[in-house]
Amino acid sequence: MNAAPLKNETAPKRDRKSTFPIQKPLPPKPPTRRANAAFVMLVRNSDSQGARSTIRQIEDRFNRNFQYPYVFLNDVPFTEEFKELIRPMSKANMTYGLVPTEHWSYPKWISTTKAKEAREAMVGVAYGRSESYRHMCRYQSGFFFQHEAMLPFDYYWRIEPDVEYSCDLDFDPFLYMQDNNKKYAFTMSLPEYMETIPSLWNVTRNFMDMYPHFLAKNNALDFISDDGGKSYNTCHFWSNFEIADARWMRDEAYQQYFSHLDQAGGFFYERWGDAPVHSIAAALLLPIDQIHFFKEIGYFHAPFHNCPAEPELQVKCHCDPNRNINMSPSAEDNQQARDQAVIHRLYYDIIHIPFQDKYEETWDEALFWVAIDDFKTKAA
Ligand SMILES: Nc1nc2c(ncn2[C@@H]2O[C@H](COP(=O)(O)OP(=O)(O)O)[C@@H](O)[C@H]2O)c(=O)[nH]1
Ligand SMILES: [Mg+2]
Repeated sequence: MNAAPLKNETAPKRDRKSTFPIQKPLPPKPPTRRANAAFVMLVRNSDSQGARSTIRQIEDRFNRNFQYPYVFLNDVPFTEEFKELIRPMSKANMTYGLVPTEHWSYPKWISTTKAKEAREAMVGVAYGRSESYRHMCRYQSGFFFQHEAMLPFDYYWRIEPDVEYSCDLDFDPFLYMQDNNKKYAFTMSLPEYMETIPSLWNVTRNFMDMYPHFLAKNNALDFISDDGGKSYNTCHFWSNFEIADARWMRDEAYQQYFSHLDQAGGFFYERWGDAPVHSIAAALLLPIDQIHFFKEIGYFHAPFHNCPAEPELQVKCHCDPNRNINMSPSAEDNQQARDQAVIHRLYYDIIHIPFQDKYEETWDEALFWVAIDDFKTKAA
């Protein structure tokens, strides 16, 4: 039996004016200037698929126009299979670095027995019983930017396997950092589990007493403490995304802070994360205007999103601003989401950037579509 001939239907013409502006792929646009910068990913061989997914998005959303190199770091040698899977994901230069053993092992002043007991006692806490997670957090806190593969670079952008980059970036965040003298940039801010850092603030206060000259004059103490420094409110920048000036971290003040923490042993006797460590350091050692929030970088690391709600940014994204952890207190109907929005708000307050009106309000879908209509009219 013959198949019925296909009907020659003409596709309905799109009415350009009444259509939501369609997201176009980034046009090829060779940059005229580049920073001395690289992406860095600490990754296991077994996470090659998650790494491919992240790189693919970084390329599509940004790097295919810029060709910033990638540095991959691992505590065991990368397999040929890993490299073969990663290589086709970008034309940019790629370096595979092995973490030196002394950066991923116990320093001599740490009692491995006491560390083991601490791990075994940490029940019901995320990664509380994991030894490798502790080495990872210490490495990310104090060493990755010192790896020989990282030393040629001034700026790094930390990426992880299995994250999502959901917005086109038609600017260069590295150059933004360089041109505006920013040293540390984030996309999300959260509270930390206090069980993982019971003594971190005391050790930090001790550092502040010993090295007052390292504290920046116009610092962001108020971001991390609600009582002028007596206690830590656990606010931190989520360091799985980070763009930072590695020279700042290689410098004396940061190095002294890390070494002070390392001597105290909390990476092993507790479970100090690199996120609170980097954040406290940024808040105390940098003037506040050197810390930057990249609101236009749509980003997802399970289970949280940063997703810009402004219509002019939203059209470049595929994320749902209704799920934006930073901005929408009512987005998730739970206390944690509200706390996180408050923390982010705090960041705006301390750097004296007026919080935009739309964020003063509870998220409202109807209002969002009014804003989109407004944008459509302007863009028509
Ligand atoms: N090579 C290596 N990378 C690790 C290890 N543990 C964690 N990582 C990397 O360290 C980063 C943070 O780890 P992740 O499991 O995502 O921790 P989470 O984001 O806190 O849940 C990611 O880039 C991981 O790929 C490890 O044992 N070896
Ligand atoms: Mg992660």
